[in-house]
Amino acid sequence: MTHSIIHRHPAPVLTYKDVPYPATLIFNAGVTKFAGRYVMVFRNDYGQWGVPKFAGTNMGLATSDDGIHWNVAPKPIFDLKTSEYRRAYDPRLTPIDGRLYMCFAVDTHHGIRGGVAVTDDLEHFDILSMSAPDNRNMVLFPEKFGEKFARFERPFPIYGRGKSEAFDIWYADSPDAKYWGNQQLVLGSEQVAWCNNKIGPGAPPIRTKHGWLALIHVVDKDDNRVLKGWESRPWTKRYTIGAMLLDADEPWKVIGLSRRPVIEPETDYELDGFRGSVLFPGGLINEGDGTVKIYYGAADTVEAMATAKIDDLVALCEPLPA
Ligand code: BMA
Repeated sequence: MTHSIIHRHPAPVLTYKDVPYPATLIFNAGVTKFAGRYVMVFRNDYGQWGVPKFAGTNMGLATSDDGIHWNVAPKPIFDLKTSEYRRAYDPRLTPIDGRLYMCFAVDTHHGIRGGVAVTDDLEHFDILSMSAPDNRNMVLFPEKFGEKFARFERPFPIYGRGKSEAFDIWYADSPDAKYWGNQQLVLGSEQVAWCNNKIGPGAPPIRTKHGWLALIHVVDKDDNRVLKGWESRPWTKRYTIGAMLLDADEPWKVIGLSRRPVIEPETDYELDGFRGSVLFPGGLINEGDGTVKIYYGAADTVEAMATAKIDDLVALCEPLPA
């Protein structure tokens, strides 16, 4: 059950109906505050409603004064299609030193890669780095640590983990957001009480007086439980949202983790869509009044929002068992 500290906005904040170009699935957005307004870059898989085959994927821009009502720019702002790159998706936004950095996943003909780009105007993007496959779900910290950029990432070690899809959250740092190294394990999927599959980073972390607060996605799979969705093969993975607290100075060290999901799929728009019961957090905005806005993709179909008090989220993060 979703924790009582969470207050959902009564309806999704963005759907295909708000988008002035071909759009079907509007989800897994990166959301932040940049240059005095709320900024959202969303993933758009376009095709026919109800049909699980899509014509393409691009990323669109929406801006807002209140984080609830959004204006969508007239054209998509990011589309990576080359002879090698099939598509870019799942953007995450982090302002650092006055510039806006965007992490994203790229499906290529030789595996899935994580990209990092920077922009000043949300029109021109300079791609700084592309990881080796298979890796994605990168999110940058909003501050540097000793002059170094820091990020979470989520490699998918299919041979080395002893079972399929036991994927974990990792840390890396970089002097320039181009060359990444110093990788360290942050959290193993086996450390999350309600996970029997994979975990991954979600929204970029925010600083609190107790350490860095981050939201993660956590997957549980049950092949005897067929979830709602458009796909012809049964969809059996549930994606929930967990909370994690990290050391303020050594942010690869977990100092607290929620014992159960903070948000789990319950409303119609979370339970039903292209892939029902998928919640994917991509934005955590500190409102400066002790509360946060949490943005998450719901059912791989719409973008939803909830609010919570920072202290309540932090209080859910209990020390990991020794
Ligand atoms: C993951 C990613 C996400 C998506 C999720 C559920 O592997 O592709 O973008 O939300 O699956 O379909």
